Order: sequence, then C-alpha cells, then structure tokens
Amino acid sequence: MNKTIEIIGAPSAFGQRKLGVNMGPDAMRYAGLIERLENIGHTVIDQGNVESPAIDMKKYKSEQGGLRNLEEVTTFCESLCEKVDGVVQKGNYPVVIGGDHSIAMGTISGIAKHYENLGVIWYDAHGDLNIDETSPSGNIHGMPLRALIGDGHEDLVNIGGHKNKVKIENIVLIGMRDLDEGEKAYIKEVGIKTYTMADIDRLGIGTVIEETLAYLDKCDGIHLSLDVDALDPVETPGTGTTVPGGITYRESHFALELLNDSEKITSFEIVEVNPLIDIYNKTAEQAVGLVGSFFGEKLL
Ligand code: EXY
Ligand code: MN
Ligand code: MN
Ligand code: MN
Repeated sequence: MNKTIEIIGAPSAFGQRKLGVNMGPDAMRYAGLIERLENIGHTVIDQGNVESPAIDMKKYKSEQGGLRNLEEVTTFCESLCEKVDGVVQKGNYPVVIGGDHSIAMGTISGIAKHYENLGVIWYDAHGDLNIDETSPSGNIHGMPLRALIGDGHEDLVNIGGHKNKVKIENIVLIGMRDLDEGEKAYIKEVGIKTYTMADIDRLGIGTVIEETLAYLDKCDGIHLSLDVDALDPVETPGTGTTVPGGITYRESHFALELLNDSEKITSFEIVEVNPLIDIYNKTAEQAVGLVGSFFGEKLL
C-alpha cells in the first residue's frame, strides 16, 4: 500500500563520542533514500534535518563525567519529538533517520502521544537499557529505551512533557549480544521479551519476527527502532559500536520484508550510520537498501 512518508533527519552525535554519526542522515540521502522510496510508489516529503545545538568540539572531545552532553541530547530530542508528533497528527508515516540512538527518546516520545499501547521493536546489538548508575560509559545512546520506560535522569524521562511512554510488556529486543551486567539483571528482573543472537541462530529470523508480531498483537501501533549495529560489522562497518557475530544483511532484509507484509508497523527509525568510519558510504547504502525492503521493494 502506498504511503505518504515524511523523512526527518536527526543529526545528533551527542549520545556518544564518535563524530560523524551526525552526518548519517545526509549519507543516507546521498545513497538515494528518497528516490528509492519514490520508485516503490510512495509519496515522500523530506523535512530536512532537525535543528541541532552547536557541537562544541572542545567539550565534545573532553573527558566529561556523568551523562555526556545531557543538555544537548535533551534539547535535540525535544525538537525531534515535536516534529514527529506533527507528522503523526497529519496522518503521514514518520521515518526518522539518525543520528545516534539517543534520538529514539525524541522519536518515540512524539509517537507515544498518539497510542495507548505502543509496541517497540528494538533491533540492535545492545539493549540501550542503562541508567546513569549502570552505564559504563556515560554515553546516553546506551540509555534511551530505559528512559522511555520511565527510569533514569529526569530530563531524559520527561522529554516531550510526559513519562512512561513504553510499557515493559510491549517491548521486543532483537539481535542482543552486548549487554552490560546491569542491563542483563534488569531484563531478567522485569522480564523483557528478548531474542539474543543465539535465539536467532536457533529459531531463524523468520520465526523470530513471527513470534514478535504475535507477542505485540495487543498493541495499537508498533514502532521499529533499527540500530545498524544489529547487523554484522563485516557487512555493515560504518557504525560506532560494532559487535562481531551479528545479524546478516540478508536476514535483515527478510525480517524487514516480513514486518512490511504484516502492515503492523506504524513508525520507523534507522540510527547509528556513521559515514566517517565507513568504507565508501557502504553502510549508508545498505541502510537505504533495508529501508527499501521495509517499504515494499520487490526483487522481481
Ligand atoms: N552498553 C554500552 C554503554 O551503555 O555504553 C554500549 C552502548 C552502545 C549503544 C549503541 C547504540 O546501541
Ligand atoms: Mn542502539
Ligand atoms: Mn547498538
Ligand atoms: Mn558493552
């Protein structure tokens, strides 16, 4: 079914330490994102990039303690939240292109205003479930999902002016293979539905997606948050926190085709593409290919 898709670029690098991820949105545009979606038959409105606080290089490169760039992350996410909220209000399909994964607090805060029971699929090598006390790095891109549940620094929890945007029972983690001890303990304690790489090996990605959709059947909308580091870094090297042993490019296409076929996914974001540590924009090109599959591109 053809959609009116609104692209929102979210050029944040504030959630981590490697510059370049803020250029991810333009790298994906350069790799043909808009044309790709138009060729499938969708109407595409590119909103351009969300206005970002300035990157103060001196501060950016310094060894800051605590939550790195908390103020910039919060300001950025508030602006993004407003944009995404506006797209959903218009009845258009929001696609947010990042940017480091801290932007999910902006995206999902905007979307969650419109749903009672929003489901979230977190396709990632990481759980992004840290709070300040459990974070080994102070990098906020390791915390967004936990903040969306309602835990952590109150500036993050309050983004969008509301709390508790996502319920624990409406979350599915897929691709997990680098969880910190605090995250493992939390997942077990509260019982988040999780598919590790071992689960994907055992079940196959097709079954993982089928089970995920069945589990989230209770939801009135489902957001897909796709961190490209879920994929194997041999194929997808241009991202800041690579972890070996990931989901293949082909498995990811299949997963996205199945999600598209279900017609259950109501919003989408793709994050952590970093062209400065990539090989000739390969990762952005692959990201665009994945977006194509998610929006119904056919091989024949
Ligand atoms: N768990 C680690 C941390 O909190 O620092 C690594 C987080 C990486 C997060 C990437 C975006 O998914
Ligand atoms: Mn992530
Ligand atoms: Mn990740
Ligand atoms: Mn780690």
